[in-house]
Formats: sequence, structure tokens, C-alpha cells
Amino acid sequence: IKDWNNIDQVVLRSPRGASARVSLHGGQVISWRNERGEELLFTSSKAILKPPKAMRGGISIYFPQFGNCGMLEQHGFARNRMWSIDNEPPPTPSNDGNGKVSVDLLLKPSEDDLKCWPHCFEFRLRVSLAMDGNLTMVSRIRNIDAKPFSFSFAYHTYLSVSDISEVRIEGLETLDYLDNLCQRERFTEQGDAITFESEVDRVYLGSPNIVAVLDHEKKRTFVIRKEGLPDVVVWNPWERKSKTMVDFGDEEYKQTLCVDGALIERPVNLKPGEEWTAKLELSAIPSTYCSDH
Ligand code: TA6
Repeated sequence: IKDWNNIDQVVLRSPRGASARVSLHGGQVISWRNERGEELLFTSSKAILKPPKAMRGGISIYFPQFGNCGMLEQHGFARNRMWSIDNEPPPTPSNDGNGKVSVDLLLKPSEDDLKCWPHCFEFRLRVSLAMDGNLTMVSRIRNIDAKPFSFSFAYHTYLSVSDISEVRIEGLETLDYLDNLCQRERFTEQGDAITFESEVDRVYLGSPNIVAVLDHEKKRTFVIRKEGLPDVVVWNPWERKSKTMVDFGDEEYKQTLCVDGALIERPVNLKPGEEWTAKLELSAIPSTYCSDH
């Protein structure tokens, strides 16, 4: 289907009624709903839905860099480009059946991209929705150049939460992190699960492959499973920063938390002919916890 800018979108529907919507602009997942039709990803009410910039919300892809460096756009160009449907997708693993629906997208550098980042690549992205509503994204980046190149990567994921003050992340305790609010200085997380009471913008390093985001008020837990992505970006702009972003509502920081499976500290160095793969799987499950009574 087309959006109102005439950009193609692909809607995936599981037999039980979960759905996901993927835009060819940026290969961005712009919606993910559970079987009850509840939206699980945040999209800002002020999001700018017109290219060239990625819209504020959903899951966008940071490639080939994290942050703002050199001639490249902030967080790389992949999220701002038009992708195409991949007519030669990689084979589907035989254990991938079970009512899974997917779309395969492809990004190749344009002439302009090559001026800023002179490396030939093929980036294949598969977005799948499983029978149980789990959303999976698999990225395959192949070096089709004659020389090696390095890159960083993230699935920039805006989770929808009821109230940021009631949310905690489990799985990042005791890890080292780079603090983007302090020139990427390195700190060590102490003790407990991570909670939020001010702006947070960190890259947790060498994290376990499963991280959980517990939304106490909504009684929902997001489980993030990742492969090939050692780092996790955690970002909430809080009040002051929210007011500086034109495409983000002043109060919307309460309803979202970005938790990104990422590869940042040690960029990949990909040789000619080599392929790098990374996978992110998201599930949203009702929390089972002891109630107060
Ligand atoms: O992912 C964290 C971060 O790098 C933050 O520093 C913040 O700037 C955010 O990304 C959003 O970046 P964007 O370019 O989408 O405004």
C-alpha cells in the first residue's frame, strides 16, 4: 500500500491478528501491533512523515555510523533512503515456517552516498512477524567492494510505554556504558535494574543477548533478543531535550523509551566478499508478577 506521500509500505499480518507495517523509506518499521490491536511502538504525534528524514518513532536503522561524524548524516544514511523490495532474498531457514510472514528489502548506495561513504555494499533486511506476534529483523550487510570497510549499526527502537517513571530495564546491571551526555565518558552501572528520572543517553557495552523492559503500569514486558549486537543504546530525552526537538511533543518523553540493539564500541570491519549478520527479535508479553494484595 502507499502512504500519503506515495511511498510504498508493506503490511504484515499474522493469522492471529498481530500486524507490522514497514515503510520503504528507511526500511523503517512504523507500526507493530499485538493480537489485540494495541500499538507497541511509539510514534510522535509531531513526527514529520515526509522524506528525506526518518520519522520520529518505530524502528529505524542506524548505518553506517552511530552519531554525527565526518561527512555522513547523523546516524548514517540508511534510515533516510528509499529501499526497494529484494527480488533475490536469502533463503528462508527451514525452521522459520510456522505461519511467519516476512518482507525482504534491499539498500544499495547511490552515487551521492558513495561520495560521502565510498564503499559498495548490499544491505538486505528481512522483517518478519511470527504466529505469536513476535517481530524479527535480520540485517545482512555484504561488502561487494574491492577494499574493506568499517561500520557501526543500531536498530533504533522507540518502545511505547505507559509512563516512563514506571518502567525499568533488566539485563544491563553492572555493565560499563559510554555516556553520550558526558562526551562518551565510560562509567560502570551500579546494582539494580535501570529506572528513569532524568535524561538518559547511554551505550551499554557487551550486554547479554536478552534484555527486558518492564512496564509496570501496562503490565507488559518487552523482551529484546539480539544476535551479533553486543551493545545496547538506552535513550530518553526527558523534559528539556524534548522541547528542543521539533518533531517530538513536549510531554511525549513520558510515553516512550528507546532501547536499541546495537554495535557501536567496536565497529565491524568487513572484508571484500564478506557478509555480516545481526538479528533483533522483539516480543511483548503480559507481565506476570506478584501483585500487592
Ligand atoms: O540513540 C540515541 C541518540 O543518539 C541520542 O543521542 C539522540 O540524539 C537520538 O539518538 C535521536 O537521534 P535523531 O537523529 O533521531 O534525532
